[in-house]
Amino acid sequence: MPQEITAGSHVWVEDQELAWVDGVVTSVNGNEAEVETINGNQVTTKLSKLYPKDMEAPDTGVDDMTKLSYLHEPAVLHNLATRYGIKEIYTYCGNILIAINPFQALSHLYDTELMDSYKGAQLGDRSPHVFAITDVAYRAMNNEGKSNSILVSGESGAGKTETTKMIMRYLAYLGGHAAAEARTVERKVLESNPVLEAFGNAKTVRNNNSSRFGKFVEIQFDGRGQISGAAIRTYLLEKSRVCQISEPERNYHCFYLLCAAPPKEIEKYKLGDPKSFHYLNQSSCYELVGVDDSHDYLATKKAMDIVGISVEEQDAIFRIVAAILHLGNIAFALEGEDSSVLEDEKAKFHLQVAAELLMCDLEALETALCKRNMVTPEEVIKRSLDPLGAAISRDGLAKTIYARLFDWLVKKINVSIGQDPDSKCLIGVLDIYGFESFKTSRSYAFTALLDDGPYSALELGPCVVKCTSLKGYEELLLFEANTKCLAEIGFEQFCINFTNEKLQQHFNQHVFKMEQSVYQEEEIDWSYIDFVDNQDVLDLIEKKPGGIISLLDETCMFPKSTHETFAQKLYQTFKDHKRFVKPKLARTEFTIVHYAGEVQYQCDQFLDKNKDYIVPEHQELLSTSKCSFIASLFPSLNAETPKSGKFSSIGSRFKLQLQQLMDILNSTEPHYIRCIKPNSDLRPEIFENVSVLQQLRSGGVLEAIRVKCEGYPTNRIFSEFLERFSILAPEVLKENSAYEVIAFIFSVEENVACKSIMEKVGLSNYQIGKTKIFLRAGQMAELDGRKAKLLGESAKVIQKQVRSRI
Ligand code: AD9
Ligand code: MG
Repeated sequence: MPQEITAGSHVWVEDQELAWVDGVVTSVNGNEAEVETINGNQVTTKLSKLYPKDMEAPDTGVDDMTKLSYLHEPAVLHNLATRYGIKEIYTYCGNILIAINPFQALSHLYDTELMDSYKGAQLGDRSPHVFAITDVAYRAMNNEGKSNSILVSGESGAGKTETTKMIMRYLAYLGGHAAAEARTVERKVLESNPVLEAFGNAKTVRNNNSSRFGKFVEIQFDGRGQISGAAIRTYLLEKSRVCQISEPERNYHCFYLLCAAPPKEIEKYKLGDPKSFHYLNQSSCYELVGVDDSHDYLATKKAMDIVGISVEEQDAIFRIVAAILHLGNIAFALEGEDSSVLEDEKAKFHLQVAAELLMCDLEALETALCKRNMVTPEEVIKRSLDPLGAAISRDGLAKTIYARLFDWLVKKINVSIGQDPDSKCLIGVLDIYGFESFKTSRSYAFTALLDDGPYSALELGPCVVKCTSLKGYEELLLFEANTKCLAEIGFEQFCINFTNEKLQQHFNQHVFKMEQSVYQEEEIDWSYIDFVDNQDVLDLIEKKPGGIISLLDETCMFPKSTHETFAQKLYQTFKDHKRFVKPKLARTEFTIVHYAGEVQYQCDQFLDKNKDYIVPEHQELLSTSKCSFIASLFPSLNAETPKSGKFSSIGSRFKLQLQQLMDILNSTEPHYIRCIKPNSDLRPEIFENVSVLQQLRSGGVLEAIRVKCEGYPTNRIFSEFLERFSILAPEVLKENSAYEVIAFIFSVEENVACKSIMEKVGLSNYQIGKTKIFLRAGQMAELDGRKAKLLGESAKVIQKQVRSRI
């Protein structure tokens, strides 16, 4: 650190548990310092690892990180923690809004009165808020006729979806219609949320209402700034959840809502206790604290009414949901050597109900589940599946039906809300899954291990878990390559992290541009500021040909490929790529060095999951359903839809979807909201430093700060700067003694006075703008250090004088 750190300096020092802790330097020895921390520890550390603490920082923190006198990691963290402690959950970092989940209802933060107060207010005039950002976006759209977008990101449970709903509510408030009959568009937009949540959200370890899909809502406005249409795009619904859940998670909400429906419906769909359904009873969690499923069932139906889903359509939808539960209960037993039959009467009953609900032929359904057609040049042979094969076939059918139902809902909502073809401007709101690192993915592993192992408690670490066995002793357990745990970091996480790399690039470019614009406004030189580009990671993933997705597609099209051959291909192709690592002893894993850290992927399931495959027999069965709704979900094949049984790549399609999203985002003025989850217990008033820092890193906030620090992290308008530091060059003050300043009257122009102070202290590389002085990293602390020293010395002189007088 360039500034002086001496005995008595207040500093931040690294701490394993708290990330940073403050303390006072007790002595300095060459390059090392002894620090006494506030938690009573004596720490010896390198001077270069210490950061100065701003003793003049306000007790309530600052509402914009760029106002921090010392812009560095510990100061940022401390500022957020301080504000969170007084229930200030929003803080700016320049134009980025950081939102820390309060995990408690703060209703005063979102009422209509507050909305009124943000309407038309300049950013920074009022406390940081999601309404303020939305208002800026809305005004920019109206004034400049340009589309805007608000990108909300953060890890699971950080508050993205809640924030997105606030944005939509505020936009409906700003751009809503006065006449009740004209309000249908905004009502439909708002009510699309509970419908999509019922079918696309579930309780996970990380969030009781976790969105299992990404969402981009495009709200269109007419020339008068009123909402005139909307379009919702969704990304990557987690299909596997329909058939497979682990403790203590739940399946999609809609299944539990339907099981809590009024008795008439329960009877109609032959439902009962959720515990009796295989797709629900793989976990013992059925109910959610504070959630009344029967109330939510009726609320969902009401929302469906509002978004324009007819009663007949609702019946078909819930019939499908029920049919999926019954499908899951069709169990198979071995017959002969490798064939399967229905396991028992119970299985037969569920097959019958599923067929009735899906309105398809009972025998055809059984055959579609237990047999496969083998096409040879001469004939088509029916091959039997063994019980495991039949169960996989059954689960595949359930997942396909559910995914098609979800897509139908999204399409229906879009048609019902309607698009405004004349709209020139839109505000896009993106609610998309954050970066998935080892740590978060491992929390699934944690549950999986608890299932199997004799462990009563586990603590997650970077590559190991610390387990407390039932006998009470602790041991470290290493994750082996192909345990259940690592299999979790698979294809979905790869796609999610690919999305985040894309968004990170967009974010970096934006942050860089914003930083430049501040400097340009003040007419100072900015040419040397640089930022780390992540184009190389993106090339590794998406380059065509030659990127991972391309190689995966090639592998999938080659019939003899396995995940091992895929892994080998990756190792060979990218052996010299600096963003790709082959882990030691790995056979089917690979590591990508992402912008937010390294992630090791297990590619066991990459091939299967990349194939968007519908079994031809399933397609045939459902396209001939007597229920026109179901048949319409499985339209007969034409040239545009991928042929059933033929390979169509999920990875490539997702890449295309993502590119389309980026094209829209690139045509808009972006605004960023970074949601932070303060603790993993989902409890109010707990702020875990280490995890928050990690999130600030993954969300690019620390990178934005780094970019700032490369340039001029601190700026002060001239008068403020002079008020704080004119003591260092009293000659800039007119006639007053430096120690008895009453009014700041300068002998020279303010900018010249600032320059004189900097020169006197011997600092260079700062810049003088039109209204502000721009300081390099550490210069503010250096100035403060000099000031403290000077004040200390003058205090000593005074003390001496006083003593001599006594
Ligand atoms: V996930 O990636 O979909 O798993 P999100 O969307 O980031 O996740 P969500 O918005 O669902 O998280 O928030 C999680 C929970 O935090 C909510 O169910 C609320 O209980 C709580 N929350 C979030 N934001 C707020 C808020 N501004 N005020 C009060 C909040 N509670
Ligand atoms: Mg969500």
